[in-house]
Amino acid sequence: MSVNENLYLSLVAEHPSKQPEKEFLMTPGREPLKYQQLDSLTGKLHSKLLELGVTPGDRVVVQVQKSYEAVLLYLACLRAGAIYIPLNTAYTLNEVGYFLTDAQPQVFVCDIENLAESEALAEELQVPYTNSLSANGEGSLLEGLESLSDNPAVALRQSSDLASILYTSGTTGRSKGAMLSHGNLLSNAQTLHQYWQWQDGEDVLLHALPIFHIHGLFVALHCAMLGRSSVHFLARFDAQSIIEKLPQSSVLMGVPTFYTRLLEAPDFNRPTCQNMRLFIAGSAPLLAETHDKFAALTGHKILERYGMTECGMITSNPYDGERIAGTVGFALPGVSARVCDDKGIELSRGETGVLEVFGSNVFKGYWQMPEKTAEEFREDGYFITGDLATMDESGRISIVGRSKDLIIAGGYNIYPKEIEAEIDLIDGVKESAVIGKPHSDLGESVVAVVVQDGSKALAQEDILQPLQQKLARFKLPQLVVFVDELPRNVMGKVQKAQLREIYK
Ligand code: MLC
Ligand code: AMP
Repeated sequence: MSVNENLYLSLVAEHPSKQPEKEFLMTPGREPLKYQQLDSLTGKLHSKLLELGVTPGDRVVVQVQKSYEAVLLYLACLRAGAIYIPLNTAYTLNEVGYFLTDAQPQVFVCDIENLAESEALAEELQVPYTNSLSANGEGSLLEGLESLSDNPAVALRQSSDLASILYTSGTTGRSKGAMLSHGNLLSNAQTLHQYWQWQDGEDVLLHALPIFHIHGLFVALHCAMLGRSSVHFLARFDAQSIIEKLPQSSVLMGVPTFYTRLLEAPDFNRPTCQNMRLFIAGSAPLLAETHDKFAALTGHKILERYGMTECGMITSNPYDGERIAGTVGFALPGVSARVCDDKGIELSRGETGVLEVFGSNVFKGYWQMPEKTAEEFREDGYFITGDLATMDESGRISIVGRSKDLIIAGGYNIYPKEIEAEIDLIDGVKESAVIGKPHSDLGESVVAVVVQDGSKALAQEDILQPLQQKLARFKLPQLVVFVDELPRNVMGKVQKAQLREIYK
């Protein structure tokens, strides 16, 4: 008989707490969700998913506010063997339509506030069921749940079976669904739990990240569940709420913007951090200046790690060894990383090239895009990250740039191609180039450089207004500049580096 490798078993079922009353998620104004409630509540939600016709391998697309119930839904999907697909709550209906068409889910769970439009869209796209969920746990998903039985089953899954698909925008403009298996997620979680020396039953995680990305959903919550930690589960980042909860916490995971904002808060100081064991940063580069200021103020050296949707966490500064600002540390145990030229030939130590990665953390490919998948893997199985890196003699890695055309603002990835495609459709536009500009709070901000076709005179609003209907607000350019022509090289390729230099 095959062994059941369902991730749910490792996160919840096979990991009984020595303290049955132990709190899992704690949100101000709500009763805490306890570890001992997880099996029964996810069992009921599992029954609900079965009622909705969900079978192993079916997709469940979820675009909801952060809540206990959203986490329970994720765990219930694992349990049912369904593939969980969370979407950024900022996505417009236009963007959601693409994901529903691509993923063809059995169920779409939307925010209760968008129920009418979401239901209409899902019906048009022939999604069999649409349910709603609100931030405080109301909505049709949970109706009648009390009367359902706790289904004790945990669907049989092999480690290579899919647990989740996370969409990551593509350099070609089309979002690609990164397929992550039960084994990918479990191996990465176990590695991090050990590498960051999680204090089982004792650590308290301060969680203010969104739960539709690997950072907030997998890295943070999986470590907490493996370590049976209590989690201060805040709806969003807000420096004052963090400062209030820090004295009762021991670990914070955040994007660099969390740390720059904390440093700006007047009442953030050393005593606030005295119970903290570990501050972790990732998803975007942490400036050495932020690292050093934080250390001087609090006495804590932020531990920077590096990862991506397709691979989970790849490298980390050491827990015990030296945490060096501006570096992302070493390849994690079980992960192999090499710096290569554009043909995949490994470069000498110290040279700059593209980072390639191999290991049980690396995803299974892009959903229904075999050609795109093949393009991004080497024949020997290494995944080409698109990040430019150097590795020193000791194996320590620094991310020095990106070969992929990508902007990262506040830890959200923004692909210029997607915005350029929408701008180019606007009447009066000949062509456009979208670039990132350094931004003190978010790391980078979006600038659109637009060439008009002369048929009419355009102003900034003529560009922004049509984009608002199509794209999530965080992708909208903060600045639109009109130019006579875009700089190009002899091959005719737009010279974005030159534009970045001009507008920085
Ligand atoms: C919000 N806005 C952003 C933005 N977040 N704009 C650009 N980039 C962002 N990241 C815009 C909103 O659209 C809104 O615009 C205005 O800013 C205020 O919105 P807000 O919701 O009040 O913003 P705020 O709460 O301040 O959010 C900023 C933030 C948040 C940095 C705290 O974005 C955040 O939590 N980021 C974390 C993202 C994350 O988890 N990334 C991990 C990806 S996984 P308007 O026009 O409406 O006023 C990954 C792999 C790895 O990368 O290695 O981890
Ligand atoms: P995503 O596709 O949203 O998972 O974003 C992954 C990308 O974020 C990586 O490919 C990197 O470009 C970037 N990233 C993540 N962590 C770091 C880091 N510590 N330093 C620099 N870039 C990072």
